[in-house]
Amino acid sequence: MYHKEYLRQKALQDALLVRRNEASSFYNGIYTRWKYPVLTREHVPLHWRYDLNPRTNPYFMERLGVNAVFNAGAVWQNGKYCLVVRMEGQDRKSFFAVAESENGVDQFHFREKPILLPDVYPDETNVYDMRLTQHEDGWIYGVFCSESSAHEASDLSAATAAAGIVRTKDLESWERLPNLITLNSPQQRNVCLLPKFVDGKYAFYTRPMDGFIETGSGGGIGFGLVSDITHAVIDKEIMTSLRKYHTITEAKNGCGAVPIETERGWLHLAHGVRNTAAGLRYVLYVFVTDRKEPWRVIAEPSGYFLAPLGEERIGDVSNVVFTNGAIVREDGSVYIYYASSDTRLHVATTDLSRLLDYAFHTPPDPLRSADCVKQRWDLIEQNMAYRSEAES
Ligand code: M1P
Repeated sequence: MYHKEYLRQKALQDALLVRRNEASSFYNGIYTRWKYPVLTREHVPLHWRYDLNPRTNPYFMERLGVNAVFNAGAVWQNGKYCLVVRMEGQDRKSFFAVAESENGVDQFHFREKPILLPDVYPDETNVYDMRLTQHEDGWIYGVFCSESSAHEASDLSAATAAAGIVRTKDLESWERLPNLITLNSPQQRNVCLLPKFVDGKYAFYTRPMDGFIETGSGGGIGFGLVSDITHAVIDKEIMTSLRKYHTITEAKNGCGAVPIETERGWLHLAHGVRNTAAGLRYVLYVFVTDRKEPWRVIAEPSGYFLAPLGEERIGDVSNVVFTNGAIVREDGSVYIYYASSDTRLHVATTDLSRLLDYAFHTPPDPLRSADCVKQRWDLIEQNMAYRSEAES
């Protein structure tokens, strides 16, 4: 019975691991959504979850189940699309694992074992959401959330979020550097490192927060410089893309994938959060910052770029899409890895030319219904002639 069940589970998983993905029927002209998630908990190797020894596990039970595989940093390496995913055990603790694919849209396989990061902070309880930056200094940096208990007896969920930093050359051996210190912000999450030096310094996008969940006085996505990456300290954060009333970023926003360098500026795939009666809703949005002054926003289209759709809306933390990784190929194609509802990982594909067109030609949010409807009237009126031409 034992071997039979193992072989049955193995056959099911093998079929999943070789399944081809296909473009979905979703259309908006901006990106292609792919039908199947690229990674789920069902992709996690059986020997990471089951005890395969029939003597110690006669019922072939899952001993260390995995709850979710989601938010992934992404990098192109050695001819493969490599992801460092957030894997969450059934015990709620997250860790990282590398999965790779030849084509970026399907057949992702995990490497032999999950990543064992150097354990240097005894109070660190949880780690998640690694952004991978192929830096011009020759290292691949991983910047992630390092969460520690805030040791407040009155509130068991009190925690402190900081930005952890590791670096690697091969995604195999990892050097841990001290956590980022931001002198003016008590907590940080969604921090990411630009691949290029700015004024000879390491340039970070930050997300200042007063508390663990609420950003409070933190007005949005910040930007700061670090002279020594081995003791990273930011003494001044300049604000970039701001949270705004009655928009998709009203409650929070945060850096997403590592910003993409384009001829028109740094293109950001970020997330925005608003509150609803059904809880927080996370969507992705786009903005562009100046190449030379990467804190200065030069384009910010109105509304969301990608929102949870269909089954994506349901999961552990429903109504969430989140990205912390994208890969750009030499031909300009872009692979955006986004997770849905803190449960599974998907891909959307597009190219730089479309993303820039979207960023610079989608009108900005006029912030008031009266102006939004005027904006739509303008579009309708301009379209009259083209509509007849297209339909004739
Ligand atoms: O649950 C949704 C997301 O919540 C956090 O993002 P933020 O700090 O912007 O609220 C992160 O923990 C992220 O991992 C998670 O997907």
